[in-house]
Amino acid sequence: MTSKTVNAIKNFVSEFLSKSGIHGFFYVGGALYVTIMFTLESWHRYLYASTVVAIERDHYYWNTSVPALTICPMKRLSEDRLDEYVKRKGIKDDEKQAFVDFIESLANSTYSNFDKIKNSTIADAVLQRLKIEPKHYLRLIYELTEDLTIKSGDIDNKVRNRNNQEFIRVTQILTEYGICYSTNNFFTYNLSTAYLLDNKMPIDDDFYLNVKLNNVRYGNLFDGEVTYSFIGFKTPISIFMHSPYETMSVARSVGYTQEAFEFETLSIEIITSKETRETFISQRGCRFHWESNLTHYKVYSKNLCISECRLELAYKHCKCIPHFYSNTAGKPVCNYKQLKTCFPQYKTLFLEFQDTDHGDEKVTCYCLQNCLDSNVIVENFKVLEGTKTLLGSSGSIMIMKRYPLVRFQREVIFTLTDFFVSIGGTAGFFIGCSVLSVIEIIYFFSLRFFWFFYGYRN
Ligand SMILES: *[C@@H]1O[C@H](CO)[C@@H](O)[C@H](O)[C@H]1NC(C)=O
Ligand SMILES: *[C@@H]1O[C@H](CO)[C@@H](O)[C@H](O)[C@H]1NC(C)=O
Ligand SMILES: *[C@@H]1O[C@H](CO)[C@@H](O)[C@H](O)[C@H]1NC(C)=O
Ligand SMILES: *[C@@H]1O[C@H](CO)[C@@H](O)[C@H](O)[C@H]1NC(C)=O
Ligand SMILES: CC(=O)N[C@H]1CO[C@H](CO)[C@@H](O)[C@@H]1O
Repeated sequence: MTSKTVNAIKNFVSEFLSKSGIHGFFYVGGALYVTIMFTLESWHRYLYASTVVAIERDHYYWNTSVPALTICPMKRLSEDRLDEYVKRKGIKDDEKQAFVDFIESLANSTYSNFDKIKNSTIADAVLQRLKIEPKHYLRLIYELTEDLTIKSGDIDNKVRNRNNQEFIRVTQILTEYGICYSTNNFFTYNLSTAYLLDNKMPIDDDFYLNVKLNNVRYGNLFDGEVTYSFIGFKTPISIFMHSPYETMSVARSVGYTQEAFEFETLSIEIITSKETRETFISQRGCRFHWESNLTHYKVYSKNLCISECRLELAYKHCKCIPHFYSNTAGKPVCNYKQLKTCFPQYKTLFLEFQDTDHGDEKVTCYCLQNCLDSNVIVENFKVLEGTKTLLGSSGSIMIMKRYPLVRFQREVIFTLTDFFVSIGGTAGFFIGCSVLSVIEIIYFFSLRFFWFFYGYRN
């Protein structure tokens, strides 16, 4: 920079200072700095800390959703379909048992029991002959599984969820524990096997054409006790209980039973106010179902996000992912041998995300909360002995007797208006700056600056 230009700039600045209404400009450098810092801080607050969770108490008219259940039958495959498959593919009689054992145990596998997959040289030979590769596992299991909600026969023969004279929809879904059934859930459609594997709407049994079928049952104080019974399983089952805004978590099974379980629960909901829905995800710190940024699922829920975190962890350690994920990202699917050899040693890490046995490894999954959720508290729990002989099937009964006295609501406390007010306040307080002076500064440093250097000094 030549000394001529430096002088020109000095002249310009002193002219600005003498002509501008803001006197003592040199002394406000510090104040300007503080103003900028405070403004940035307000902006940060607006973006990341503008919502709070408040407690609501006017509980008389709230509709509280009943908790959801997901049940996995512990015998997965249909005998009829297996027989038909064995016949169609020409699997020999002396191979049949080994093959069936293998595929049944594969269908029943998850992170906690991969070591129990029943391998054999016979099954290996059949897999090789029929060219069944890991990427075909899920489709094969799906074809050999009967949808128990629409199987033939009387309604008493099917998996169903009865709520007095009405019914609640049951959907066959894909989970980290294979193909299971979920009921009283807000978004099973998007997790249903029909949607994930066939890209179709799940169909309801013809029986429901003439009766009332709900997706989720609500109750409020005036309804009193709400009960549903999710029954119709002929084999032992594993039960998972969760919020109706969620899917099951494979690490948190309620238990394995031949009979039926009865849960008495209390749900405390967390909702998000209308104005808060309009904010950015970072502002409210939660996601709605339709705001998914997951790679493997088109919908968002905290448990799905954790599943995806688990999947990525498995991929990192074993270089492949188990067959029970809807694999739209094209990652390699694990061969059953990899499931048996690589996965068991990381069992605790994959399920609980920390492993004190293997060098204290700890993994953090960055999963935001659901914007709508409910916190389910089990108040009472019983095993109903003898129900299987009574009802001819096993399942689970849900009772909601008590209603919550509080619920939580996310609310915005620092809006865009508050942000502007805060800038105005800071700027006014520290540098006496208003919109008019800002315009003056812009004018001086743009138009006048331009003319000044082109020689129009007046
Ligand atoms: C509660 O549910 C009932 C019936 O499902 C519905 O008519 C009512 O509008 C709901 N109330 C609120 C506050 O959402
Ligand atoms: C499926 O897995 C569960 C848990 O490991 C086990 O208890 C059950 O017996 C298995 N089912 C069959 C048919 O092997
Ligand atoms: C079955 O798997 C186990 C563990 O991976 C292995 O040691 C065994 O040799 C396998 N058996 C056959 C028949 O392949
Ligand atoms: C989804 O968004 C969260 C932050 O909201 C981020 O931490 C995470 O990495 C994102 N996940 C993917 C798969 O992009
Ligand atoms: C993200 C997504 O696919 N959401 C779908 C979930 O299922 C409902 C139907 O029940 C659709 O309307 C959503 O578009």
